[in-house]
Formats: sequence, structure tokens, C-alpha cells
Amino acid sequence: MTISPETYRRFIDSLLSGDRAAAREITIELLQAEISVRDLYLDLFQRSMYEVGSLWEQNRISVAVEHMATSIVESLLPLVYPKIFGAEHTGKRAVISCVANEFHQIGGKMVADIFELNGWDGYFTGANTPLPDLKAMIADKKPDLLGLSVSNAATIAKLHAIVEDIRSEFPALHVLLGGQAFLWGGTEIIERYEGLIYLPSITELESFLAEYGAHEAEAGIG
Ligand code: B12
Repeated sequence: MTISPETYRRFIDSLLSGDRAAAREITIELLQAEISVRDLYLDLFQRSMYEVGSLWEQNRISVAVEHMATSIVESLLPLVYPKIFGAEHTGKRAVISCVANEFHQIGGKMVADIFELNGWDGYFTGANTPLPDLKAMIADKKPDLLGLSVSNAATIAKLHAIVEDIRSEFPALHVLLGGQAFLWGGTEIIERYEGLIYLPSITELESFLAEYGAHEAEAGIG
């Protein structure tokens, strides 16, 4: 479903002016019109957050306005829960995490929601998760996949050590990487370790999960 330029404009204006009721109303209208979770997340929430980011970068809005817009978008994500948690469960599990010192959590939250939508249990640890605690969560939940969300380019330098540490304890665990940090480089890490996959957005994640399911069905697993 395409979001009209007028609707998008109304939405971004509501974020920048702090009109929570209007932002919520627009989201509900789109859900009632049967927009897919992917389209809502990418074409409304992600697009508007990227615009907020560039307005902030150009000093056209204050940090306070950026924080306000971010908090409104975060508060709207649960509106899709009735759609997400209705899926039949496959028994597959994913742990999604933002590593230590990574405070951007909306992308990771969306990723966890897409897992749920596809019948997985998506455990989301949130922003700034210390590595020992992340490893304890992996030991507890025994996920089929781990997703790491990295937005801050400065985190990329620490990613090798993080992946190595996780791999030494969980050698067979496949790791998905995503987030805007990779726009500035760093994807070469996937060449260094087996079972490491970079996916730029939830569109590629949906295709990946469809293929994963098909592969397992073919192999008679699951
Ligand atoms: C909101 C925001 C913040 C908030 C975050 C609060 C929160 N609750 O999440 C706060 C205020 C904490 C923040 C802080 C900072 N921020 Co900031 N922030 C943003 C902003 C405006 C929006 C982020 C967002 O929610 N995007 C929307 C989501 C949906 O998009 P996404 O994260 O890309 O996720 C999608 C994909 O990448 C992918 N994906 C993401 N993770 C994963 C994981 C897996 C496994 C997979 C498969 C896919 C996947 O799927 C998602 C859906 O498609 C961006 C602007 C932008 N362009 O995004 C800047 C931005 C990310 N921030 C930036 C910066 C510089 C900072 C600070 C360094 C600023 C400062 N000087 O303090 C700090 C760093 C803090 C830290 N240590 O992490 C820069 C990063 C630049 C860079 N080279 O690193 C950006 C790009 C702004 C800019 N244009 O300069 N920020």
C-alpha cells in the first residue's frame, strides 16, 4: 500500500509539532486500511525518522524536537501488535539486541516484530545491552538466530571483538547484522566469519525468513 504524500506530510508535521494524537490517528487510519506492517514501518516510521535525523544533522530542529519525534514513533509501534502476535508459531527463536553503547533501538524493535509476524519468538533486549548479559540471554533462550543492530558507526570498530566473543561460546549460532552504521562501511566483517549475514532492512529480512522456512521444510526440519 502506498502512503500518499499528504498523509506522510501530515505525519511528519505531527511528529515535529509534538501532536501525539494526530500521529496516532494517522497510524490507526492506515492500519484500518490494511497497510502491511512492513509498509507502515518503512514508508511511515523509518522514512520519517530518517527525515528527522537529517533535519537534526542540519541544525534545523533541536535535540529536544528530535527526542520528542522519536518518542512518539516508539509509542506507536505497539499499535501493530494485534497483527503481529496473531501469527501461527513455528517454534523458532531469535534474540535481537543492540550492543553495548548502542542507544538506537527502533530498528531492532522492528526487526523483532518482523520475526513475530513470521511466527518466530522474537526476544528483543533493547538498547545498550552489555555483552555478558547478552550471552546469558543466548544461553537461556537458545535462539536459532541472533540479530545485532548497529546504528552508530563508532560501534563497528568493536563489532569484531563482540562477534568473536559470542562465537567462542556459541560456535554454531548464525548472526544477522543490520543497522545504519553499515552505510559507512564495515560489512567486510561478514567475509571473516562463517554464518554472519548482513541485511539492510526488514524487506530483506522478510525474504531471508521466507527462504529459511522453505529450506527447513525441504530438509524436513522444524
Ligand atoms: C532517534 C535517533 C537517536 C536517538 C535514539 C533513541 C531510540 N530510542 O532509539 C538518540 C538520541 C539516543 C540518538 C543518539 C545518537 N545518535 Co542518533 N539518530 C536517531 C535518528 C534520528 C533515528 C534513528 C531511527 O530510529 N531510525 C529509524 C529506524 C527504523 O531505522 P534503522 O535504525 O535504520 O533500522 C532499519 C534498518 O537499518 C534495519 N535494521 C536495523 N537494525 C537491524 C538489525 C538486524 C539484525 C537487521 C536484519 C536489520 C536491522 O531494519 C530497520 C527497519 O528497516 C537517526 C537518523 C536516521 N537516519 O536514522 C540518528 C542517527 C542514527 N544518529 C546519529 C548519531 C551521530 C548519534 C549520536 C552519536 C549523536 C551524539 N552526538 O550524541 C548518538 C549516539 C548514541 C549511541 N551511543 O548510540 C547518526 C549516525 C551517524 C553515524 N555515522 O554513526 C544518525 C544517522 C543521524 C545523522 N544523520 O547523523 N540518536
